Amino acid sequence: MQFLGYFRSSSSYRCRIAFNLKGVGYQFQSVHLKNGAQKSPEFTELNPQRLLPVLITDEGEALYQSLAILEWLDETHPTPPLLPSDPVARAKVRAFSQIIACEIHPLQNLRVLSYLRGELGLDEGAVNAWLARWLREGLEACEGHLAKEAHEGPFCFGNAPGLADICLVPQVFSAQRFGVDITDLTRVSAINAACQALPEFAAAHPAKQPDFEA
Ligand SMILES: N[C@@H](CCC(=O)N[C@@H](CS)C(=O)NCC(=O)O)C(=O)O
Repeated sequence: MQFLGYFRSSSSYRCRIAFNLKGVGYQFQSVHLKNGAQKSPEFTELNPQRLLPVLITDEGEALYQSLAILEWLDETHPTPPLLPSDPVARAKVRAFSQIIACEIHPLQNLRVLSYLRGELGLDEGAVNAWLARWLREGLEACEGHLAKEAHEGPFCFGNAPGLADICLVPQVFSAQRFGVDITDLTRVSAINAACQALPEFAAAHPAKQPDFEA
């Protein structure tokens, strides 16, 4: 299968972690977001939303939206599972993952930041205030969700990494990249450290990707 991503894209990062945890290989194609390659007619034909990542299955189906890709991967490669088997536990893992993928990440996306800087004419101070506000509020909710579930670690839910950890680690990377201090979020920080110690997470890090640019 073919995977279209970009080293710094956090939704691509989620998929890379899952591929590594599942031991699934893929052919990688970099789409240079900063150069606007996602707006090309060829890419738009694959994903009309013009967003990464895109996964092209061996049957030639183009899949997009990272959570949909992750669930497809879990259904086609069930071991190790990314979700618990109990329906209530699954709902809780999905809720945590959606705080990140549906509430935090969309507000820090390249096109949103470009709009703030361009059409709205905001300066870097204002853009950074926007980022800090939404990243912190979202990650504080993640910390609260873990506290409510009496989380004891090392991973978000249970003794093995799953969908929630896959979403959390790239979001923490983004917080660090944008200079948002979350060191007081002790559960989030400890889970991030535990995940980073695993080779599957380490190999998925943006700095380890073939299209990495400093
Ligand atoms: N909800 C989508 C978000 C996809 C998304 O926002 N991708 C970003 C990179 S992480 C992108 O392609 N941005 C391009 C742009 O903003 O023009 C998912 O989870 O796949």
